Amino acid sequence: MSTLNTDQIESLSEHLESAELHARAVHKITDDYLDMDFEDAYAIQWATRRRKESRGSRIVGLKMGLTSRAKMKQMGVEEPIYGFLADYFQEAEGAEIDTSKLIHPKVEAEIAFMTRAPLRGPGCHVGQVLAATEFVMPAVEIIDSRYENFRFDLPSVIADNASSSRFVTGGAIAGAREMDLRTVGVVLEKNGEPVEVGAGAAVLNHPASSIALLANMLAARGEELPAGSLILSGGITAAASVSAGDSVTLRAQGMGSVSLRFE
Ligand code: 0L1
Ligand code: MG
Repeated sequence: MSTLNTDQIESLSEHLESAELHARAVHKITDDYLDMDFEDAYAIQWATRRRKESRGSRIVGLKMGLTSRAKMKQMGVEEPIYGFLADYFQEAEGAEIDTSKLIHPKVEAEIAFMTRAPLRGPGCHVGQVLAATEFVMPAVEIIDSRYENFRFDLPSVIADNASSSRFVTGGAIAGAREMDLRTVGVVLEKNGEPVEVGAGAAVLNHPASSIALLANMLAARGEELPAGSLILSGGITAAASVSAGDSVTLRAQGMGSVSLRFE
């Protein structure tokens, strides 16, 4: 049951999007809207998505967040969430990411899925996701909460588009059915040193179950994942903070590596 009216939803969406576009941290919105619930939070996120689209941005995909125990523990929350990926979030492999446009970026090691058939909940399961996947590839997500010190609760972070900011895909594409995505190992390196290591099973036991959960969450709004969706399935490890001068490489077993730099 939502608690916010349309004007409040639009104004909170504008407030958070302005924090994103001006790289300015704000306090969590539930400080002022104590009773805000998940429905309100996703309504704010979808309002931001509509605003970006009306200005000409294209939505290129979706992301799941807080899918691993490491991330939930790091953030002190207990449920996965989703956000959208706008075209300008995407950076090329090897890119130099401009930190002056970000507040306090962190990087995450993820597996990206590209779908070739629509996925629709409720009841979507791992088998349907694997059958509908064209390929998977490694991805580095750069998250950048608009909240001071990454301090938020679940409704606040959902409204903030799940901290989405930038992402880089790359390495080598692989068939989702030919690989055991549970045992795929990843090493996240910062300045040549491994800072986080993990395996795919850290994401809800199988990264494809994160995509199935997304289809089921979208079904609650009458939405589906269309064919040709790019989806980040969620951080396998905890996120690592980065700043100007850092270089980051993600090595994913059987899928090569993805590198980027921060300037
Ligand atoms: O992609 C993610 O797991 C981020 C979800 C939002 C929480 C955070 O900012 O870490
Ligand atoms: Mg992520």
